[in-house]
Amino acid sequence: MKIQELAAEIESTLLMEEQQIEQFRIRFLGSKNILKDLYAAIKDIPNEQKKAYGQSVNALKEHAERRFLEAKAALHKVQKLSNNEDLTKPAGSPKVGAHHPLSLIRKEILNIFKQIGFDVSEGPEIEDDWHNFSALNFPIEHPARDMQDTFFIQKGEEELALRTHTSSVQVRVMEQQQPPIRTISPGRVFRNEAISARAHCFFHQVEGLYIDKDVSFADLKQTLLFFAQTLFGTQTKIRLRPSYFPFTEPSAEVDISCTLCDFKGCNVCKQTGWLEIMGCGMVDPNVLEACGIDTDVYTGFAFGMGLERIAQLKYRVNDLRLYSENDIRFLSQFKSGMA
Ligand code: 2NL
Repeated sequence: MKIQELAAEIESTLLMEEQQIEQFRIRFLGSKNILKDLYAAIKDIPNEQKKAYGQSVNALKEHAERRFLEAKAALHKVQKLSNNEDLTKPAGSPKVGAHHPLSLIRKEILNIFKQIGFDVSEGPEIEDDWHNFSALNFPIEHPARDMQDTFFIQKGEEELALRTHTSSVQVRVMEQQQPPIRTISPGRVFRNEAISARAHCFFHQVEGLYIDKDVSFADLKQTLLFFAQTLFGTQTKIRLRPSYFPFTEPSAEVDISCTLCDFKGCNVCKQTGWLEIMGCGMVDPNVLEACGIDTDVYTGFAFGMGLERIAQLKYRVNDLRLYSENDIRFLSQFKSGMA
């Protein structure tokens, strides 16, 4: 038989049942298989054609082996399926995904502030200088505008930037709406930093802004205490340390009592008993004026936190890169439903 005819036969033989497969095996792969004649004939082939001939016989043999193994495997699968066919067996539960830890924590934080009258505002990730810097009282030569910290984008004549905080969203809210304003702005923000376990070129922020008549620093402190105790438990204490931001005056860093050691000192709080969770302050009058809000009538407070930091405290994540690497071994550990 010619090689082409055998090739066609190997390809088209029906291999569904055990018997068909066994016959195929005997014919093409058994101890007296038909290919042996072809191998034997190699001595009669002219020298210059020997190589090509040998290769095509080898190819035939491999083809037969492949079909045989595939057919065996397919048959095996069918047999296994039909052996397991128990129609009374309850269906297995479908594989469900998990929410990303940052989504879980964002939802939880937004729910806490919704309870006390805050709404949610969002805005663009690509911003102009006004909304990201100038309206927020950053002096023209302020180091935070530097190339080191900000990703700039040139669009024709205009220089745009990837927002470095979601305060830019709140500037837009103030421009469009007169007080009372109570808004929470979640979103992704960008900083031009080298990626490591402790730094990334983007992270997620939640910022809050409250503007009305007679808003005081005491209101800020009580709001943050309510937030901390709802998120971390009613035993949680907070402390405010003086700090500096261009857009608030006075400004403070907010610490909560260590969720692990209750002031005994541990390696998470570095023996201090306190964990830093956010920054805050009274909105600088320059910011209110820049956004068209009358500072003779209104005052306001604002705060901002990094979701990665909060999630790190709640879920003990020790490497920032885990949040954006989509490693299923990490993600599948957050099977709790959306809070
Ligand atoms: C931090 C600190 C902060 C604000 C954000 C803010 C927004 C407006 C006006 C004034 Cl529109 N302030 N936001 C204030 C203080 C601190 O964030 O550490 N974020 C990760």
